[in-house]
This record gives sequence, C-alpha cells and structure tokens, in this order.
Amino acid sequence: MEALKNKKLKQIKDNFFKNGFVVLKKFYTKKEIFKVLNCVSNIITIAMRENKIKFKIKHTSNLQHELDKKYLFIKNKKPKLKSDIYNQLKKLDKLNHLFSNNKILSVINYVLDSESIIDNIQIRIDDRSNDRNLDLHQELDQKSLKNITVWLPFKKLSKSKSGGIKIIPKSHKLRFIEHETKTTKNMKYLGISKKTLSEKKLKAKIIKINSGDLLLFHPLLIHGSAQNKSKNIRWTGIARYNSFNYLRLFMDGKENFTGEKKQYLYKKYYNTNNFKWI
Ligand SMILES: O=C(O)CCC(=O)C(=O)O
Repeated sequence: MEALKNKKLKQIKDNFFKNGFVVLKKFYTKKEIFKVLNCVSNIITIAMRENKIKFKIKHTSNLQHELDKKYLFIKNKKPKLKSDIYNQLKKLDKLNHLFSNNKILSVINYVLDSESIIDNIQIRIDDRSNDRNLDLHQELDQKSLKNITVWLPFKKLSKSKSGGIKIIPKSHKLRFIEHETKTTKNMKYLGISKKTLSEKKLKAKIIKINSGDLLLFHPLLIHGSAQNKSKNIRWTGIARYNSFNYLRLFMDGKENFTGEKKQYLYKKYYNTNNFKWI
C-alpha cells in the first residue's frame, strides 16, 4: 500500500483540524476488509471445534451472516469463550496489517507531525443488546495528549439501523470538558454528563459511512456509540495513534490517562491558547 501524496495529506490535515474529524472514502478495498472478517470467522470456527461445540449452519456465500450467527451462538451459550475470543481479535495479523501499512502511517505521521505508538487496536462487536455502548465523551485515556483515533466499519452504515458512531462536529474547539465516571456492563469509562451537554446545547449526529471508509478523529472531538437497532452485528476496527510528543510516560511517569476524572494534563495543555494541536 502506497503512502499518500503531500497535497492530499495537507487536505486531510486541514479538515481534521477544521472539523475535528475527517472521513477518508474507500481507504480500504472490499478485499482487504473481507480478509479481516474471514480471519475472525476462522478463529471462531477453530475455537468452536477445539471446544467441541456443535453448531450447524447452512453454508452461504454471505460471510457476515455466518459470522454473526456463530458469534451470537457463542455469546449466549459460552460467554467465557466469547470473552477469550474477543481478547484475541485485537491481535489478528490481518487487522494489525490494516493499521500499520505505509498508506495509513503516511496520514497519521503527517497529521501528528511525528511518529507514533499504536495502542488499543481492537475489533468492536456491537449487537442489538448494545451492552458496550459508550455515551458521549472525549478520547481521554490514551498514552499521549496528541492522539488520533481511527474507526473503520466492516459493514456499510449508511441508511441502516445498525447505528455506528455519533459525533459533534467542531466540538474539539471547546477544548477539554469535565467528565464523570460512567459504567457499561463490562467497564468503567469517562463520559460527559447530560447536564453539561444540555447547558452547552450540544447535539450529536450519526456519521454515515461505508465499509472500507476510514474515520479519523481528534481526541477532543465529542463522540459516542449510536445504538444498533438491527438484527445484524456491527463489526468495527479501531486503533489509536499516540504521538511521540506529549507522551504521558515522559511527563509524569504514568502510562496513560485512564480513569482519572481530573485529567489535569489535558486541562493544563489543551485549555490554554499556547497549545496549538487543536
Ligand atoms: O464504536 C462505537 O460504538 C464508539 C466507539 C468509541 O466511542 C470509542 O472507541 O471511543
């Protein structure tokens, strides 16, 4: 995969800072996306075989349909195995290749204006239980103050009930906003309170995006999950790129910013006019 040319990179960077996000259309081919989903399907099949799980499904040409059925079966019948599989998905070779080839690194390094540490690569699996949904938040729990999240749907999310990600365009310009601790069934995270959202009159919109399009967003862009109301699972690849500059490890010796309500370094840097990465 080839690096993008400078003119295109500049356009991407301008939009990223103007709106807090940018969508790169058809960044990956259908074949590249298929390879990742196929890899997910293969590891699930092997997990089922090794655990002697009997599961019959009519073989169809629709990979995603098969994948959804297998995953939901395991989630219902073998929740521990489901969690084990989930934890391995972030390490799939095909997925890691998508997020570390020349083409994507040319964009990331240009926008960050530095090299980066890739962290928190994951595949999100959102079914209609919406048990992993995240309320609106800024991306505070990363390694560096300068970071980019990339969000890549493995299925089309326009005009569908599958939800996706919702964002508030340009909200990064509001700088760091106070968060409160929120919980899902599986984890604790920092989110923006309903009171703050209504006081600031903030309204989010769902991004309409195709499979293979890549969304990049600024850490302070307010974003969150949009409910999946469909029968199908929403499969998404996510990665976070942390600039070598403003790594917390070299600022106060801690690995990342997870869980701290005060987020004093975000406040200290982003909420002053001298900090220009905004
Ligand atoms: O995919 C989603 O539902 C939202 C993801 C998100 O908000 C995040 O990763 O910070």
